[in-house]
Amino acid sequence: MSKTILITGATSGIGKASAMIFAKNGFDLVITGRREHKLNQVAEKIKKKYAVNVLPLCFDVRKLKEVKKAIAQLKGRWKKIDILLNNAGLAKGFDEIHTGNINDWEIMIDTNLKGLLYMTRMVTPRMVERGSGHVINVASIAGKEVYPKGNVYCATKHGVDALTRAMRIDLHKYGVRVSQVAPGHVEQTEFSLVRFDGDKEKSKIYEDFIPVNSKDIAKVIYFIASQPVHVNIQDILVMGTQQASSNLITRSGREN
Ligand code: NDP
Ligand code: 8X3
Repeated sequence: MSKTILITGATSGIGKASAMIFAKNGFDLVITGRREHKLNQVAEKIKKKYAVNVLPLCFDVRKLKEVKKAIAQLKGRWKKIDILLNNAGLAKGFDEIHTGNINDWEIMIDTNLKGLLYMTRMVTPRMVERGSGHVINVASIAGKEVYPKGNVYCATKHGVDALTRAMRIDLHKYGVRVSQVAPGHVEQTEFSLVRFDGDKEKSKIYEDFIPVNSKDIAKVIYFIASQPVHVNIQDILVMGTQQASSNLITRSGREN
């Protein structure tokens, strides 16, 4: 029987690229996100290209009721989620702490931390019951270091980093694997556009160097997932060759 992955935030960026690589490798997919038309487009694209089953579920990970309803409606074969990819997340705003937009803070905390927790809480009990499963969290270099004006986003990703380690401790004895990927800047995503509220000029942060892209990260996630069951990769920090830390980027152009 083929395996099933549930990917949160599969309407764009890393989540969408991950959906494509797992579909290519024969996984059935539950793909989620809030933008229904985009979710359906991704589902159609996958079905056209690959002979796998795809179930799009449109909901907001910040809303516990919606998360509970989405997971409760998984019936039959869809009940068995082999991999949960906690990818949905975002940065909102880029301000010093004393001028930060409190609504932006709430959105980041609710999505990056509470959303990830709600999903994990609803999906992992069946993994524990079966004695198998894999949770993969999309963390960030922002969960390893802090940078100017990154404050609350960095705090949420430090939280994800702590949760990955905590989940690993709690779940390893049940045969459930826990991993994370922690990327630096990733292009072919809507991350920067979302952070700067759709401001295309401000969101041009990748023009003078080559960051990793969403497909590069999807490949790393697939690598983590495709290890033999006795192997648990806990954490992979990955960034473009020209980026050595959050703040150290050699912006010398995009020529290889
Ligand atoms: P994108 O903006 O392209 O993708 C974010 C995804 O998250 C979208 O599919 C979006 O779907 C979904 N999402 C956001 N909020 C919610 C919500 N409340 N409920 C459900 N889904 C939601 O950015 P990325 O692909 O870059 O982001 C994916 C992850 O990677 C995030 O956790 C991000 O923090 C992390 N990351 C990104 C980096 C980067 O430089 N791009 C670097 C390091 C980590 P929709 O809007 O349809 O709901
Ligand atoms: C996204 C990477 O450096 O913009 O998590 O915070 S960064």
